[in-house]
Amino acid sequence: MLKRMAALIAMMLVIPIYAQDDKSAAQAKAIFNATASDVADAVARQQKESAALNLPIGKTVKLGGGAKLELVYIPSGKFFMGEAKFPVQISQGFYMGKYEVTQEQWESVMGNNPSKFKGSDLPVETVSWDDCKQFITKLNDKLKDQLGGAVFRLPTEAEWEYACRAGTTGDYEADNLDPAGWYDGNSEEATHRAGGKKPNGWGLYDMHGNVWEWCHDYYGDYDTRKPLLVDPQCASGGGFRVTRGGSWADDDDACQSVSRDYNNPGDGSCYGGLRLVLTCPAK
Ligand SMILES: [Ca+2]
Repeated sequence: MLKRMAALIAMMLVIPIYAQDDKSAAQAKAIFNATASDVADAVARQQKESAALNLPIGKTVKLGGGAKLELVYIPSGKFFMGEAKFPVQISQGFYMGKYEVTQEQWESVMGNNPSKFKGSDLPVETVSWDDCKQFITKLNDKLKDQLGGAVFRLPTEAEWEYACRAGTTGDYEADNLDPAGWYDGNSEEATHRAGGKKPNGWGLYDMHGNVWEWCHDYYGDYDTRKPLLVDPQCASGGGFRVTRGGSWADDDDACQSVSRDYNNPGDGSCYGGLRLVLTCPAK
């Protein structure tokens, strides 16, 4: 009797799991069908959404001392994320730095330049995640009167990959990395001027290569059993923070849209910098 009851309970537990799997597959398919599957569609959504919200696609913020920061509007949307290709929704549009943060921009806020490779238009590097947080706090404080309630922050890892892909589903936008990124096959062992390669469909430069870019998230696992992750964040992951996009010193595999690495938040290196997100102004 007890065995029968145990079997019944086990069945009750198992059935919903299979039902959930079927539902997940159907929902994932529906999401895929509704997702931008090419760059042209992604660009159209960028134009349509920014117009509907009365927000410019391109935006320039003055940082003081002649330094300025260019941003582009990234529309809300859905995509398949990571090696496991799990469905993710980015529920709100945001602005993202057109380029990696440059040394001129960093210096205008922090008054120092820790980079190994010196040059005002080169990406800042040798900055830890903690340094970046400090930079962002100072930047927000400095610009609070002109931002109208918007704030700068690091991208989440999901936002980063979504923005990097700009509607693409492959490793890069082209068949290979050369048109879009500086990596160990073409960098001659150094960083390069921000914006020296071809941008992606949404107008972002150097998402692949040049310097790794810190993301907000811990280097953890996502709950990929859910049919859809909305604005996911990894809240734990052994204390490490995620970096994305590869660098001048990495091979092309490490620079793919999907490639993921991590570092101790207190450590910086000449391989790593950052890119900013600016939230949309409060309505
Ligand atoms: Ca980069």
